[in-house]
Amino acid sequence: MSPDQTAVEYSAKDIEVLDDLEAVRKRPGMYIGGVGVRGLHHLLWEVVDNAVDETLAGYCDVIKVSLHKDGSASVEDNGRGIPTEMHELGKSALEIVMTRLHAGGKFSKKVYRVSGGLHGVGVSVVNALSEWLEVWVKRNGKIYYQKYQCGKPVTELKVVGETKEHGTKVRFKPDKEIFETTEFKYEIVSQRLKELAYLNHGLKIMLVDEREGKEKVFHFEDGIVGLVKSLNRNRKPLHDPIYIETTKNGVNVEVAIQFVDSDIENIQAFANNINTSEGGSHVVGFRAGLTRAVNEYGKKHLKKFEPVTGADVREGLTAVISVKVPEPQFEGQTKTKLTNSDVKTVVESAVYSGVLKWLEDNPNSAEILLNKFILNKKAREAAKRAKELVKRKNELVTTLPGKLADCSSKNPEERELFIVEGDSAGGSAKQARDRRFQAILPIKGKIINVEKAGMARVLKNDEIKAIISAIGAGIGKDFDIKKARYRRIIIMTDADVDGAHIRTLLLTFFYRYMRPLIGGGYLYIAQPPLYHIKKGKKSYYAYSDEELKRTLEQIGDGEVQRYKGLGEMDPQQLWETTMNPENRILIQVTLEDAKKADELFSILMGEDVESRKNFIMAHSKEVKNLDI
Ligand code: 0RA
Repeated sequence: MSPDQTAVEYSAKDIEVLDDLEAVRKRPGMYIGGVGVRGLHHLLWEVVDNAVDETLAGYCDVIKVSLHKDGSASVEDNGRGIPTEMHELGKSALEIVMTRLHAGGKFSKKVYRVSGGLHGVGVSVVNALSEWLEVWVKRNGKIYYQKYQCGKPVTELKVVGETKEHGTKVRFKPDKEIFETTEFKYEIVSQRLKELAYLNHGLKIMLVDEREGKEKVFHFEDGIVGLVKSLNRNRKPLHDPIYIETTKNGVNVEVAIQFVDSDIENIQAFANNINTSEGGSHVVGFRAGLTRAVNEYGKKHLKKFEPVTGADVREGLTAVISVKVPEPQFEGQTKTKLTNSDVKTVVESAVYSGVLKWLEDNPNSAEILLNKFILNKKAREAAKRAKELVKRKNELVTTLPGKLADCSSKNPEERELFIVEGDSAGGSAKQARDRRFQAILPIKGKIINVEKAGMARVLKNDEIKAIISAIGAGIGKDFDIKKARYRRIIIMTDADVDGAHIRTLLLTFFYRYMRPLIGGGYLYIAQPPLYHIKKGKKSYYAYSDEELKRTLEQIGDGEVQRYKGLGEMDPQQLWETTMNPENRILIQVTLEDAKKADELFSILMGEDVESRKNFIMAHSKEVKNLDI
């Protein structure tokens, strides 16, 4: 290499440095995210991060941050000290670190250094955006000093004293020409330093605000366990925190977990000391490992254990996840989502085995927690069912069933609904009715057994759905009688065994799900005649055996027909005998009637075989008569 070439290279490098400086000062936002309060504090974080890197490398346990009266800030650490050796072309390593973009890595392999995004842009960016910057390095028994202005050295690197200590102190004054504000906020600084102290257990961080004479020391021997305790300080913890720590494939994982008596999930996740508020692979791995451990423990130790979901496990969970990853990758809106996929596996297996072991070692706490998870599961399932019901209810009230032949009157006080068994009887009733105020809803022979089904299944039944939507007043707790589309709801079934069965099913349904309808006197049972007696051109109807006898006595004899079903009547007869308000007999259903039907039903149709047997033995005669 000739002297000439050296000279050329030297000046070329100098120009490059000046170009970099200019680029940073021209577009500071590209490097520190902006020139407002956030950008300003970013300068300080950059220097602090450099010091914390020394902690991560195992060389530094005290960092002191000072906010000075002149608007400058200083960060002092007891790390190795920035190398001061002469490097290339008469420049010290220190000067290169201070003036070249991304130069820090040249002098040490920083395992957990964050690069990319706004983090780890290097202390040279801080230098470029500072009115002045001073650096002291204690190293090799000496104290070195150099000063810069707007990123350019204004002194040589010189020895200003002797010392047995080692470390670095950087003091800088953010440039007023660049920043909208240059006032460091005590609260912001204190908050972040505290977080860093939690995330790096054993590291002592002092904050001195000389402007206001305030001082604080952050030092947490228990690290993220302390952070979890602090997050839970106003809550009721269910156990002492669980702490898990491992390193695998260069990925260091620390997790602290503590459940509280609450349903709030609070997971704070960090990667290389950066708060990853958008989550990422470490959080995904954490969740998977936790759920898997809980289910594994439940399967092994509990009888009849049904697996719980992640959501069931995370209610009332406070957790801090802190990973240190070589070459972390960040994505997302705010570049706070960790995307290194290998991290998921490492965190998952660490959390799985750590939590499982903790549960095994702490059976009392394990029992409390497992009960909580199972309760959460039940509550979640109940809530889901309730939500589905509400959804279904809404569907039910919005569309009228296709089978409904509605009436034309808009006056609810005179509208009546006939619920008729079977399509043929439904057809007769449609012809017989006064369509102005009488609506007909035919339902199929067998409606659902309300007793066995439970609400969710009852509401899936088409016949029930049709009834609910025709009435239009909702169901269950939400039933609102003011919304009922009819003033009278009339059950009209055949006077035979099947008819009685369907009537009982319907009564039970109304009693359980639309009780106010009965209480309000809206529900009726139609009474079709049992007999038709014909004498010459005259027709008589009898509604009971008694009445038939009396009628026959009165008129002498006649041609007697026993109706087996509504379908046997022609529309005119049906109107005359059963539907015409002038002649018909309606039985208003009372709560007592319905309650009886319901009780009878519970016993005859329910799950309790023993009660059923007892009931049938005690009431065998009545049961026969009830035609069930
Ligand atoms: C480059 C290399 C080494 C340390 C540092 C930079 C360093 C930078 C800062 C910034 C603030 N405090 C700092 N402490 C150290 C490694 C030096 C070696 O191997 O001895």
